Amino acid sequence: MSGNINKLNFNNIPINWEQVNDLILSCDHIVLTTHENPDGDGLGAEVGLYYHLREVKKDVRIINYSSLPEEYIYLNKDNIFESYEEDQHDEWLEAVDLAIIFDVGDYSRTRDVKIALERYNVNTMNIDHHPHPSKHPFTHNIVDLSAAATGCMVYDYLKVARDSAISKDSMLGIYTAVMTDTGCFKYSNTDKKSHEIAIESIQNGIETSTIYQNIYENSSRSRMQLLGDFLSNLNYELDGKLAWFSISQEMLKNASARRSDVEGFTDIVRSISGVEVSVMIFEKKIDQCRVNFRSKGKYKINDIAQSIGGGGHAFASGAMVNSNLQNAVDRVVNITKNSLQTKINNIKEE
Ligand SMILES: [Mn+2]
Repeated sequence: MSGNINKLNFNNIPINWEQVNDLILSCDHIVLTTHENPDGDGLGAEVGLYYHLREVKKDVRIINYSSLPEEYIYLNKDNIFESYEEDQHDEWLEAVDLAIIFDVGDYSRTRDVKIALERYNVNTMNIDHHPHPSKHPFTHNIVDLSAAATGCMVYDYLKVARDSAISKDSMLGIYTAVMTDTGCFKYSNTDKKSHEIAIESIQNGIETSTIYQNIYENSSRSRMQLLGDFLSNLNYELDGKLAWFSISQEMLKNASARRSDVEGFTDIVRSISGVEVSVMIFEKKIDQCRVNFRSKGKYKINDIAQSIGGGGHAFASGAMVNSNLQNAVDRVVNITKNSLQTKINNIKEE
């Protein structure tokens, strides 16, 4: 597609899904993708839309930068997940009309997929519940900050796009997205629609407890060992309102754990009584650390993530810091302590 295309931009304003649908229907070859180290929301949103687009006879593929995490293999009964390989995918990508990018927060988190899409000037559609600036890099920008999960936005879309009920295959993805992004219907983002989606999923015959077991009762022994290692060395600040921990590559090695094993650790630490904010500083490489912030909901923490070059949701955000672990710990703990102290003082004064 070239020339004058109608650019859609719903940046956290009411979304006209009819317009989105017209645009999607005008495309024949559509690629779906999400961020690296994908989670249940990005993957589930892909599955939700994939089966619908296949039903309406689109040439659709899911191509992600990362391979499918093992706990989500149940989403892949039809072998629909591909991980990007230049020599395998570029010929097809060159002919793609539209790339739909889910749950990305920051487009660069699609890594080589973004580079490939840019190489062939593919039109892009961002579907996300993370904040995006008005100057965004996408052709079309569809953002709903109130959505508990990106999967809820796919649900909204399918309700408009389809005459018939949403298929069981699609609902499996949408349920996965909502369940994981609401922390199993526990977090403050859990809303009426999340539960409506759960009801519709159960009516569709989806075995919700099996999904839960696949994702959350499948921890490796290595993950559990790593959990024990850092839990016994937690650091508390500000009368225990802040709890932080760091994980080094050495700890990972000693536990024979993988990078993906640290997913969810920050949520576990937030669950401690009295802790309002939890922070993980994870040594990704010798000179790069990933930082995760979680808040119970009293104090926003995405401004803290932004101040060190990251971003995300108000109560769940993150950043990448280019320094060694010790420097990252010093800097992040300091900044978080100061910022949180200010927030605590402000609340007291009110
Ligand atoms: Mn999400």
